[in-house]
Amino acid sequence: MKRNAAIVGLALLVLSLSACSRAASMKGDSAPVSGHHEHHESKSSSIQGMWRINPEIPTPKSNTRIQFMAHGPDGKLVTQFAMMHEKLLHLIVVSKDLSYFNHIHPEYDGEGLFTIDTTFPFGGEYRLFAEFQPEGGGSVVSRQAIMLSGMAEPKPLLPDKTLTKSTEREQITLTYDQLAAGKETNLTFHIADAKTKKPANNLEPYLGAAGHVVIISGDSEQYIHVHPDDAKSQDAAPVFHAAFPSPGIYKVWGQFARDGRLITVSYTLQVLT
Ligand SMILES: [Cu+2]
Repeated sequence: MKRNAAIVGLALLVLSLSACSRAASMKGDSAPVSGHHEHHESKSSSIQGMWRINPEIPTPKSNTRIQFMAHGPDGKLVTQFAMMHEKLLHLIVVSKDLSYFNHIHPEYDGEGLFTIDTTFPFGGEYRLFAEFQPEGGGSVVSRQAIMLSGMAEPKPLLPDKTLTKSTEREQITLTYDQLAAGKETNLTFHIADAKTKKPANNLEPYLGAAGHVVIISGDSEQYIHVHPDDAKSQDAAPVFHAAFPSPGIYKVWGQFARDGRLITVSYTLQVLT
């Protein structure tokens, strides 16, 4: 590890884990757990994530190295990770205004260190969320705020007026049962072929699931990652079971695979009390 690699800080997050969703609130290094409680709940363990960003203040559009390590409750470096959806660690990168989203997979050196080189599209504040599962423990999300040089005007986050979105070759409509804080809801992504308007019957698994959904609150404090409820999912309409912890604006990204392409679609929702 380079001596001058910036040790940006520690971020700690212990998650309340359920079979279909994870949610966390993190305002400091040992934020209380919020989330939705059902099925088995994993024991809280205190895992400390350590991030290194090089250069310490990245420049937009230029190469930036992100490194991550985790220390267990005993202070020892965690070196054994369980596979979660085909990867040992999932890294979600968003701009603080949530206009930019990236889901990437750092490489593991087998000895505790994850590394990825990436670029950021514009200046200002970003949030990093690393999701991983130490062998024998529950799933953990560790987060880090970073600041890039140059300021980009944050884009206002406004609830969508239409929940039908176009991707390269699809038209995707989001439906839900209800959007009330703390209440569980089913989010259904109805994926149609853009030309035929018929349900897209040739979706492929993406990272070991029919799809992945990441939800982040407008203040970027709440992070939720859910996978489809297979029992309810039809081929072209995967259903995700989620709960929004508090009222406010949330951005929801759905990721699916079709014809060897990764489809990412996003919605901005207003959750009521
Ligand atoms: Cu991933």
